[in-house]
Amino acid sequence: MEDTICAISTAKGVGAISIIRISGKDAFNIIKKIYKGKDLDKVLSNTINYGYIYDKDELIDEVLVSILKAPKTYTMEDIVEINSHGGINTTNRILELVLEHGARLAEPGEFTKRAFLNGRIDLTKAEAVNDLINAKSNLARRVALNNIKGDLYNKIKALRNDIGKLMANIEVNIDYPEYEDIEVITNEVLKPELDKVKEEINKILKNTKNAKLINNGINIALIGRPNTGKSSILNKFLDEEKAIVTEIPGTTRDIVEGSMTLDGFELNFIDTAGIRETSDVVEKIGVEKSKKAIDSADIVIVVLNNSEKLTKEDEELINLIPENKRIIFVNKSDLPNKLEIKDNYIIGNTVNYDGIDNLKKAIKEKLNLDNIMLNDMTYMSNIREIDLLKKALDSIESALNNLYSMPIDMIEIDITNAWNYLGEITGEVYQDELLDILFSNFCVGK
Ligand SMILES: Nc1nc2c(ncn2[C@@H]2O[C@H](COP(=O)(O)OP(=O)(O)OP(=O)(O)O)[C@@H](O)[C@H]2O)c(=O)[nH]1
Ligand SMILES: [Mg+2]
Repeated sequence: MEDTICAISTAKGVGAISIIRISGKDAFNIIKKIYKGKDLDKVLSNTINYGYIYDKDELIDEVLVSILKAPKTYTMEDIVEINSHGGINTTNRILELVLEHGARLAEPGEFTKRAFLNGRIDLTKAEAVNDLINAKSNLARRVALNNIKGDLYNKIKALRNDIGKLMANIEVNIDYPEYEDIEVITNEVLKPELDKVKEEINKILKNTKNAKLINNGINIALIGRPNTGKSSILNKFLDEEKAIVTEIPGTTRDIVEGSMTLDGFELNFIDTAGIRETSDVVEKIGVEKSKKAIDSADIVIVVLNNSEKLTKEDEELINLIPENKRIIFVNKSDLPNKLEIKDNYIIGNTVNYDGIDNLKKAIKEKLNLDNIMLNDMTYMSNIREIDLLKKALDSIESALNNLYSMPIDMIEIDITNAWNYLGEITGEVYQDELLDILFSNFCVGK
């Protein structure tokens, strides 16, 4: 934290502008040594200043320099941002100059780490910054932004406060044992409060599955016997001829992938080799891969052929897939019907968009996507945070289970554990190694 750090904060490559960011107590001294233009000692904070970067007498670039004075900055330290012309050469040259004048190259996420260590943001907000940068869809971006604003932090903080009050209550009762039936009173107060905390935590945890769909997208596998039209469906969804389509059964031999967005969600399609008994070595491997795709999918679309009777293989395939992720699609509805249509079958064809529209509707219904968007968009998606919240829940449940059978100071241990786990989520309680791991996933310059 004593060092002044610097990094290129924009993506490396050719672009109109690059930003070299410097943070720390020497930031202003360093820029004054390499910048010619305004008198930076006299400019106000949060100003952008036109000028030039020089390496001794050699002109390096024409720039705009942002001066951001502590403590109202991202890191709460003095920050300088040099807006230079883009391109690898100019940007690297300026970075080298800044390094020569005493800054050190920032580690990944180190600016955000400082924002955390200096108390400007908590860990849920820091992690949300990374989520925002990596957001793959509009919804993922919205969730990340809400968490940067502090929605998740506020929820966890409120829970932690409630638990803190319970701890205080217990302490008072332990410290003043002269009152009779103290434990009875304490339990009567504790039980409903602990139930409330438990319910709140469960609510957040229930929504984490939705968060995964928002952040990682929805994995959809197209499965079925050969020639039912799986690749045609993929192509129709993606609006491009991604997979080869022919009338020859066994055309697709390896997995073909492609993505599109539906109402802000990313749909990641996996078109698979038609499943059948085969002696062809290559096709056999493809069929094995198809079966694996079923496991990793959030949704499996079993594609049947409207113009053929249901076969034993079709039935086996349908039964292989858990109901909660199975959509049965009867393709080729333009051809004469030979298949017995059941209630839960979706029908369509790839000659026009009927099939695709029906499938989109089915996907939305299966995962209740409309409902996800109606929620307040405060989702916990980070595995570290989810894991800690589950631990907090375990502790609360343990306290509840033992409430009437154990002494109050034993119950207090469980409650304190829950309090600590929630503190680890926000970073009020942390270990240095944790921070190293957490911020190493960030980009350099953030
Ligand atoms: N009439 C009609 N033909 C279709 C429809 N969808 C696909 N086909 C045709 O059915 C044949 C097989 O289509 P594919 O999309 O290659 O089928 P697939 O399930 O990927 O086949 P494999 O890769 O061999 O497993 C092609 O000749 C398509 O043009 C449809 O809705 N109606
Ligand atoms: Mg195919």
